[in-house]
Amino acid sequence: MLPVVGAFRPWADATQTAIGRLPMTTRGLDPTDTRLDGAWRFRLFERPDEISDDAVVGSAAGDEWMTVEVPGNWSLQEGVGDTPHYTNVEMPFEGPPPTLPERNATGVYRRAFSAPRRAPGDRVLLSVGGADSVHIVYVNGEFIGYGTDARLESVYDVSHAIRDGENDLAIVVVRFSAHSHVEDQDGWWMAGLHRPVGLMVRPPSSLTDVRLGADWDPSAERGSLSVRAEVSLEALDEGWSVRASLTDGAGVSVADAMSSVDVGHTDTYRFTGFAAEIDSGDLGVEPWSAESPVLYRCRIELLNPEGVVVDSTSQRVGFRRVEVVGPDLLVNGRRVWIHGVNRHDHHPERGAAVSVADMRADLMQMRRHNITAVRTSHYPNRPEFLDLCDELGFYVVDEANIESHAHNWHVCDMPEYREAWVERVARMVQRDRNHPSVIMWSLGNESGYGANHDAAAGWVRRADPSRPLHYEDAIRTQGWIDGGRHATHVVCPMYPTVPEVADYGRAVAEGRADRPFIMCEYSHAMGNANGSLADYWDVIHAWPGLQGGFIWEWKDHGVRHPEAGDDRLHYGGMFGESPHDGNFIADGLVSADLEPHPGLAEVAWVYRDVATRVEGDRVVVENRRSFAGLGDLRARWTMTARDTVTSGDLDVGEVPPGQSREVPLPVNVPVDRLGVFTVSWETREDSWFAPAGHVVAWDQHVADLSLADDPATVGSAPVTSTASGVVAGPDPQLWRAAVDNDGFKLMLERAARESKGSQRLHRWLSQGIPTSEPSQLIGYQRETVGDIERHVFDVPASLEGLPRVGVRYVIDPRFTRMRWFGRGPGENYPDRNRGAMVGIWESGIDQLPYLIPQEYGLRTDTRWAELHDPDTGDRIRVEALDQPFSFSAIRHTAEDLYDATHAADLRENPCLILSLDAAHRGLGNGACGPDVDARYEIQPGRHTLVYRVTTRRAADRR
Ligand code: IPT
Repeated sequence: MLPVVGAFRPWADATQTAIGRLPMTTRGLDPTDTRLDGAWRFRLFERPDEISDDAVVGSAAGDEWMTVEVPGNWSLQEGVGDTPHYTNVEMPFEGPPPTLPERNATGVYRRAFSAPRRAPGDRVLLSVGGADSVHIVYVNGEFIGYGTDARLESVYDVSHAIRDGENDLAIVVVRFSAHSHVEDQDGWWMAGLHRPVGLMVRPPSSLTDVRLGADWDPSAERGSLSVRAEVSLEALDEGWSVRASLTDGAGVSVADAMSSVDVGHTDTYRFTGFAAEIDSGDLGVEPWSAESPVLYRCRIELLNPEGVVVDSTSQRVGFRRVEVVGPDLLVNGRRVWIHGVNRHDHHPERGAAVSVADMRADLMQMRRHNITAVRTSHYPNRPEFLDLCDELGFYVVDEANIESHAHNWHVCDMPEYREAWVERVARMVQRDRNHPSVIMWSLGNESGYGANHDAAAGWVRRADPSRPLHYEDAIRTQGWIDGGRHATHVVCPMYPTVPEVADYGRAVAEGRADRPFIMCEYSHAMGNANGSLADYWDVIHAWPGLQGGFIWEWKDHGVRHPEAGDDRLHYGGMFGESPHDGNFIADGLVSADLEPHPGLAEVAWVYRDVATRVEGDRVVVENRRSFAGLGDLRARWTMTARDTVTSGDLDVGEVPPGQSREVPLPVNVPVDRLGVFTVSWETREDSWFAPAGHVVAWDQHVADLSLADDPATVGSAPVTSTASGVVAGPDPQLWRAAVDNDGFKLMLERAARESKGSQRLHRWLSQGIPTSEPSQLIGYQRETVGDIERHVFDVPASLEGLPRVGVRYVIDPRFTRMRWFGRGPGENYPDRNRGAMVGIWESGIDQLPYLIPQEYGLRTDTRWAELHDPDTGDRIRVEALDQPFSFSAIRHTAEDLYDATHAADLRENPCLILSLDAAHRGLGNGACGPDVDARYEIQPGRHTLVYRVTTRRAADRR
């Protein structure tokens, strides 16, 4: 049995949140401290009660011991044999809380370490960065402590247990605990020591905590800094003092102040010997914002009565004020747009054990796509994440590690979990309060709304009134207009429809609503998704009170396992686990390997900082930034009309933040034939996220594409009458390999039963869309006159909302390049194409960008498309003769895509499949949110597709 705790089993007791753990402070492990990362000895037991006491003391050299990496999730490490388990809402074992599963894998981590260099009286603190789910610490066989909350560090004083020379450290990690019921986030259940472990040495008298209040007064344009240093003194003598010195980025002193630690009782009941407070007002400093993340450094020193510095720490400081004023969330007195995403700590091989470089890579990829806000869904990240956000400029909603989704309405009112609630929220605040990037505290995710929330909110309201509170379920359960005010200062719903968002804006405009509206989750990026993203932002820009939101989510959580035998990214169920939620875990804007999915281009466009539009003979430039001008950007314009392209620089002068400026249109936009006027904004200088010339924003003014003249028909080459290169077709086509938003093909049964996600796929299956001859379902006629093809489709009312209406060709695979005039360069869909520019594009054949095979590769608003054989110079060309069409040319049929369950299992078709659509269904957000908007549904009635198809043999040109 485990020494000391084995008999009373804290892991099974929700009231037991910690034993022997020190209070959380802003002073965590820093780079100069001793790290205990690397190879540890490791042994896995079936359950915590089975661990013999000799497992945590004595030799760890026997055969039953293996080696694992720390930080790491043992569930992803070789030889351990305890694999990940994916569930979203459900618990991976039966409830109710605090029930635990029969088998409860428990790992014993062991390693030797040498006592760190220390002077007599110094204390040695052990920091356990993150253990999933709970952990127990022994040093040299002596019980040290017990800690919960898998996503925050636990610090223990181990001074008394350490001896000179070599020491032995054992950390027992229990995979499931009573606290797992409040860590039921949508993600992999993976266990282990996934964050760094280290030792900190502190002098006998020390600064235990340093709290900084760095405010910026926008009206006075001055900063102020309050420093509260908590001290622990060896002896309560008079004469101790604390000094705070503020320096700017260049190391130049800005302010210096001192305060004594008053160890006397200054008045009845009040003892001040535990802290020193310093207030410096009226500082001539620059403010911090995500647009201009100016940081200072504050060095705090503890001086003994002789004036000698005995301890010191330094913290970064950003001066800024966050407040909710009426329906606006203000940073330094101004409204800011929340161009956000939800981010999990995730790495495809290391799971939750992300490195600082991984986090930086995430932020760089985000910033390249104009994302400047992150919700740390659904737990506090490594502290270095916030350091990066402070430094690089991101607004952060810092979220407590609380989700009791499976028992939403229950746990939040269970008194035995009250301490867990308050402590998880409070410890996050205690750790992160000095970070300027943190603009709101979130009480967690999907945990209902109960007394435990109000207890936690009450603590924060007193301890850090400088930041607003954020909690979604408070407004979900009690209403957007007036609900949940104690737990949230903002209305932060998930997955509302566009009209619902507009309704809230209208309520603000009419004085019926008075809180800022910031969606904590919206635009679910599962597979080929993010329909209507631009529609959301049209509404957000149009109404007061609406400030943006956080897309769900940043990255897919696919994982590779060293024992899988291949390098496939796994989703739920692939480890044989049950229950599971399949590919609901593959719902990111980027792949698990950080490759952008096509939807990210739409995000970059929608989140752009500068918008340009043509009004009559003027160009109107709108600066959407809150603090900065546009001086760092260069604007270029291009006018494409028929065969002429003109271009130049657009000189708009300075455009103050939040304002618009007009300049004359530099060129005539022809209305009688197709004209495309484009303005793009690119960076003038290299930045941390991209080299100079990086395009951050663009807009187009496009003459009506449906009336347009084709710029490239001029001088078209001679044609052969038969379309050589065409292997088969055209044949009518109604089916697209369902996207995740159409329905979950991998979880058909379950989705039907639980009415999860869009139900459209079920309807299509029952209508026989994937299996029937299209001409048996709809009226279809084809007419060929010379090289002109005319297809007429009559869709009966009963088939409203089809996947697509069009034709398909099978093409000789030697055609490996495509060129087209329409939207591009990346794939785009009717409700996700505003971020795709109209132009003449050229590319190779697309590869499936999604983990789960599904429809991909479409290009909308196409006037003409060509396929080229680069070896022979042969070309197949399709020109729209009435409406522009959508097309894709990929190496898979819809049937192949639909049948395959993993990208790695998808075989390429020997031929190229060219699809031409008169209509194609939008993407919507049906997997977790509103279905396709009616505007992007295929209506019943007549659809026509008329085009000329020609083949040019290279020989014909000679
Ligand atoms: C919502 C969750 O907050 C998030 O963690 C994730 O699961 C997302 O959905 C779907 O991917 S909860 C949902 C039931 C609305």
